[in-house]
Amino acid sequence: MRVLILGADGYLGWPTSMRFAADGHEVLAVDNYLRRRIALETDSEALLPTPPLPERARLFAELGGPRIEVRIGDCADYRFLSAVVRDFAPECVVHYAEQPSAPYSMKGYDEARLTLDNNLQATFNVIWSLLEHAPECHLIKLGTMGEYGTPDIDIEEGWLTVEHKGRRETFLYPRQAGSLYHTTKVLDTDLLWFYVRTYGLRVTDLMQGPVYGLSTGESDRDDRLLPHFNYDDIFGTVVNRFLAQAVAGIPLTVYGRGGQTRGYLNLRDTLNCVRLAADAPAGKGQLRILNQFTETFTVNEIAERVRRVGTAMGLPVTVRHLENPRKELEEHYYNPAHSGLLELGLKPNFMTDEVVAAMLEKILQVRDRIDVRKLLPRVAWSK
Ligand code: USQ
Repeated sequence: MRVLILGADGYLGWPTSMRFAADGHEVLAVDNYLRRRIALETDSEALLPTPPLPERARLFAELGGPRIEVRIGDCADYRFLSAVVRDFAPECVVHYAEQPSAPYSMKGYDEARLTLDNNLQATFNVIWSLLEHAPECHLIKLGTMGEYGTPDIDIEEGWLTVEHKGRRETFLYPRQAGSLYHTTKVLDTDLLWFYVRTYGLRVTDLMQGPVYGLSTGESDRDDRLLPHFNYDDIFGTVVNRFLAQAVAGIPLTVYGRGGQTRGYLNLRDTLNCVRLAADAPAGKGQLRILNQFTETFTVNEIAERVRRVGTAMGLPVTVRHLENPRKELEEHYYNPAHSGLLELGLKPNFMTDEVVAAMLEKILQVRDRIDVRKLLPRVAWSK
């Protein structure tokens, strides 16, 4: 297939580009380096320096990997994106081209505005580029489990059938996100649903939980092929932050009481899920929503696991409960469905002690690069 990857420089975008290319697809990787710019501005650079996208593609090819085409440009610029779609004529688009940090989106007006503008414009432009140039193309859009929030009832996979006064109808499952970033993904889903039901696009919207991990097989050839590994409070997800904190000898920063529960997945499973979705495209006029995670944990459970495995490796790991910088429930019911990807064939990579130990080993190799100033939260939800 001709696969267009938008946001291809990111934590998920680059490993996805390598995986699709390795699977024999023709890949065009597009990015405008927004994440790198925000990382520089907020002092949130990744643990290891990652070469620019064309250099990574060149290196991948030199090491025997297949060719990955690269275009640097902005998906929020319709002229650029629509020309890319017209010329490449993709059969599948993987859309990651969004500002992905919840804390960044809660920093202030400028950051909130950028998140709202960038994420909605990119999604709107992807939709219109497909309508104009590739209406049969399958769009795989990265959403988030955070769209649903933490309601006190079971979370279904995208949709909810409601009975009201003796009649019944199926709607998008109610969404109530906990940050502006997550809210942009709610708005994306609404936009997609409008264009799917009105114009017959084919869309898979993946509700993904927090991802952890560094390596993905393809990246084992050279550390310069690793994805951005962030451990700061802006781009670092909680597991990756705890791993870096354990190695740096800083207490693990559990926010509040630590009963916050989310659905997590290994970076390797993100790649597997996206590939499974691509292999079995959504039908014409179908918005297929899949909840993308493999297991649920409380923050306390993750901290305890990292502490236990780290201690066994001789690291002095302790846990500290900080005042929660976010506005979120710290103890709550959480029971989201996630059978869709398993039915498509997903074989999960669970967070075993061995997996945690392997990630700690990798970070230990570069422990001198950890900047402890990035480890404490710098953004609070309310002023
Ligand atoms: N947390 C801590 N200590 C920390 C960092 C986080 O206790 O040092 C807690 C947070 O308060 C939260 C949970 O860990 O309750 C998860 O936080 P996170 O930073 O790992 O994840 P989040 O901000 O929700 O965002 C991440 C990705 C985002 C994706 C989302 C999936 O950055 O792009 O959409 O995970 S989900 O959370 O399911 O919405």
